[in-house]
Amino acid sequence: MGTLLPVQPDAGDPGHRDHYTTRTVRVSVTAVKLPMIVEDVEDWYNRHAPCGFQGHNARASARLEHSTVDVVIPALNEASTVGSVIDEIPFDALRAMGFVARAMVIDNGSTDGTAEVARNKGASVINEPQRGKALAMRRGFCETHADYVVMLDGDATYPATHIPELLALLRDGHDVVLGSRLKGAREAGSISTFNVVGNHLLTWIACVLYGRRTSDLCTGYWAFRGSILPTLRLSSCGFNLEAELFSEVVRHKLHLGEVPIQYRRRSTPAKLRSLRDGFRIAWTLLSKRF
Ligand SMILES: Nc1nc2c(ncn2[C@@H]2O[C@H](COP(=O)(O)OP(=O)(O)OP(=O)(O)O)[C@@H](O)[C@H]2O)c(=O)[nH]1
Ligand SMILES: [Mg+2]
Repeated sequence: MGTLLPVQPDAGDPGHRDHYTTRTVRVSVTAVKLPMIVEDVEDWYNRHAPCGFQGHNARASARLEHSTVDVVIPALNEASTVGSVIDEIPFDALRAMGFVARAMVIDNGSTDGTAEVARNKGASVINEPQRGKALAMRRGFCETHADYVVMLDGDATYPATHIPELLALLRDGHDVVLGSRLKGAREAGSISTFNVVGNHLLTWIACVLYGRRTSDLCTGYWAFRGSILPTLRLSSCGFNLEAELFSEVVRHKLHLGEVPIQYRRRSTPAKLRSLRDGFRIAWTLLSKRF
């Protein structure tokens, strides 16, 4: 009896992943303890993931029945909070569920040391030259080849402890799962009354325009089955990303799930400008629909 072990793909130009081949070798299970194999895959994934090899690692890991998860965190000048976001990711609980997780921070030239803090916490950091939350996340979607991808803000307003609940729904067959602040418990002062009204209004507009129900269009907490990401047509640049994601979910008739989440107060100034970004979100909903 044997088990399949991944063998590192042939070396080549990392920009041409399609030219790689993966091979498997059969080894005796009496010779290798399974937990060691999982450690090896995790280590291998961490060492090679930042460029070019992720797809192979992701697939190799899946072959060992451990799915890979990238927690992609857009962060612009979030040095005071990004470390706690990474610390809060329940890596051990996820591993017990069969997920090998990794944090990937997408920076946009932060000047407060965000990238250094993230790196010191063990995250891989990618610097996207073009500013904007959506541009940062679209870069993250291109870089990841994990089985599952979680999008989480770097301002510590969304507890990373909900990640297992989101992933559980994905594993049960959902394609996309969002963490709903408007269905969940919100800390006092976490969203201003103006923004609560605006969020409900935009969510209602989305439901009416697209004929699909959602309870929180503008949440920044989403989880995706990795295989659907390359199919999404995304052109947004800023805070209209979530509206665009919702319209793509509807266009592709994807199975969308929701988990009520806790939402915390932001301790540092927001980048979002409610009125300007609210209109952009509404315009994105309209223009993507017609
Ligand atoms: N890389 C990158 N991240 C960004 C950019 N703009 C915003 N972000 C990040 O996106 C996340 C959400 O931004 P926020 O300013 O908190 O916006 P919000 O969560 O919609 O608004 P609040 O509810 O007021 O916090 C944070 O982690 C930001 O650091 C950007 O241009 N580049
Ligand atoms: Mg925020």
